[in-house]
Amino acid sequence: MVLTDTADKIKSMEIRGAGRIARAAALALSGHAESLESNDLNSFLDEMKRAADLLAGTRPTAVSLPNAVNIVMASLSQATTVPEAKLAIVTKAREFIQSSKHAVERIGKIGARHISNGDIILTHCNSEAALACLIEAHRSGKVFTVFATEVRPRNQGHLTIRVLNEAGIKTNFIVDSAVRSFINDIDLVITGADAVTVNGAVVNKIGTSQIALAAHEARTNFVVAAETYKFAPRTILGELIEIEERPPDEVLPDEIAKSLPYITVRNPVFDVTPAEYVDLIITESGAIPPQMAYIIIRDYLGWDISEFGKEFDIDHHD
Ligand code: RI2
Repeated sequence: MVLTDTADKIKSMEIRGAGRIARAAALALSGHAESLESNDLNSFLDEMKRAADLLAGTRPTAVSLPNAVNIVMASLSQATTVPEAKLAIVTKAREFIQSSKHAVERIGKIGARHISNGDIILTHCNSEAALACLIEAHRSGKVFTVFATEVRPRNQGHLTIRVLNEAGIKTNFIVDSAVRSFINDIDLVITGADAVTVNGAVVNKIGTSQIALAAHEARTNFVVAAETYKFAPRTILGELIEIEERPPDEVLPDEIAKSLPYITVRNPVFDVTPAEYVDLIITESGAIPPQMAYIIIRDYLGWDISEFGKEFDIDHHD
């Protein structure tokens, strides 16, 4: 079944990356809507709410996921019959997926302008949006070198070096703890984001904030590539972003952990970089200072999607 299959793949990180999980959730909602057989609108809406809750609950940190689910679910508000509701979901999901891909292209074009010939650029984790900037700069003929981190414990750096290698971009692969040793050679750091809060703090893969701190100390520019749907509307209401903590066996094999009764493995997979360490956030609508996060939430996301959000408070039609 497309719904549970997608939910399982997002949970296990077979589908990962803030943008990819958002598109996968939109597609799963669309597939689920099409598969429902009931002609009763209320039970259709109930079933869609259940699906939306299931998908939104698969990973807690990347706000792209609930934002995508809410954007697609909001299309149900005008539907008065099941066929209308199905069409609304399918159309909105398709629209969201297209605009998400388009946003990555736009970010690539804008981000590439921040890269100069001869630059040495550091990236962390595996971000489609950050990689789009590097690939676009390379495509436009700029010659630069990349440092890519390993990204323990899930090794997303291996995905990044494959993409960079395929593009023909010269890259140094380093362990996460080597960042400060090289930071004085680096001209620019580019990362992605899983969430951006109203005060411009960036939530991204664990290790990002240490890199930002090292960059700040070395006066190296730190740039984040993030689509507008990664900004977190509910942070306006004071809600904090939950940091996902994944199973300990991602860090230490169970058989070793079992033999060490005094040892507890902690595995938070994201951290928070404060706005003062971020020079620029590149969105599809332009590059902004992090202090403008509120404007993005207000003008591009609107309060209503978040309010729609958590409870999926869709009116039943009698
Ligand atoms: P794009 C990833 O999370 C990384 O933290 C990456 O920086 C971020 O999503 C954004 O990725 P994970 O799913 O959307 O690997 O730019 O935990 O591809």
